[in-house]
Amino acid sequence: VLRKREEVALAKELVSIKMLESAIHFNRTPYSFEEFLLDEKRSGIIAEFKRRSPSKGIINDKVTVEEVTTAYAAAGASALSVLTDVDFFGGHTNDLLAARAVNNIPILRKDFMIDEYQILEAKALGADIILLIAAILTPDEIEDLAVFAKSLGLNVLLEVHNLDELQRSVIPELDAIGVNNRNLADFSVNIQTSFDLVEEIPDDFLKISESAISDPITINELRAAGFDGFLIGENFMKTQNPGASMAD
Ligand code: IGP
Repeated sequence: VLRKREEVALAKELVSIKMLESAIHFNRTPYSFEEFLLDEKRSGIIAEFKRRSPSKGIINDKVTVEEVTTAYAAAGASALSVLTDVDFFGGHTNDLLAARAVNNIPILRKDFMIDEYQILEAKALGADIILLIAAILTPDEIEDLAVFAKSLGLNVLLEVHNLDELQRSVIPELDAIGVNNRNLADFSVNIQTSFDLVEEIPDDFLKISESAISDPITINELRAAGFDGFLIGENFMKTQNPGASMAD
């Protein structure tokens, strides 16, 4: 979070809020996350473009964001997730712009959002959904950032990984609640986290299971348990052709 604060401070000096507001995508109306996720002709998969991660190191640095995201969309992704964090995930804001240029389904800006500036930036880059991570934000911060994102027409996904985070963070401004099966503190994964928490998520939110999903059987089980969406990154990205591995 400290590193992120420095990154945001630097970005603010380089690109003013006025400049963000005059970006080509700033005034577009974001796609509805709900409409695409609940569309039965799509898979419910939110397919992620991720070059590397702190837990795995380099996952794939040989593919382009354009080829992978268009292949995901063609294979029936309901939405895309694009990492824009440089330091930990080898992503870039340009990756989001590039994905936006060639896709017409919702895109999640996957980053550690701590400041309204990043939400303006997400809008300017053509994102439709922003991520708020309960583990790094206070309930007041979640409320402020969610209200701000909604005022720009963006969809808001709140990520939790235990009951305490869920109970202290749920507010009506959110669109979707994601249960992260990966504990960001020690990177351990356990799909059971999703099954344990799904009943606790109020029905007025879209329910997403995130991380460590690697087979269709698990997706079916998660769907039967009540999940609407499945965020998958590494399992696709670790192959030579992530789009084709999703189609499989
Ligand atoms: C994807 P996986 O195990 O399929 O690669 O996970 C996604 O859930 C994961 O990248 C993620 C993430 C995050 C990354 C979930 N929450 C928060 C960075 C920050």
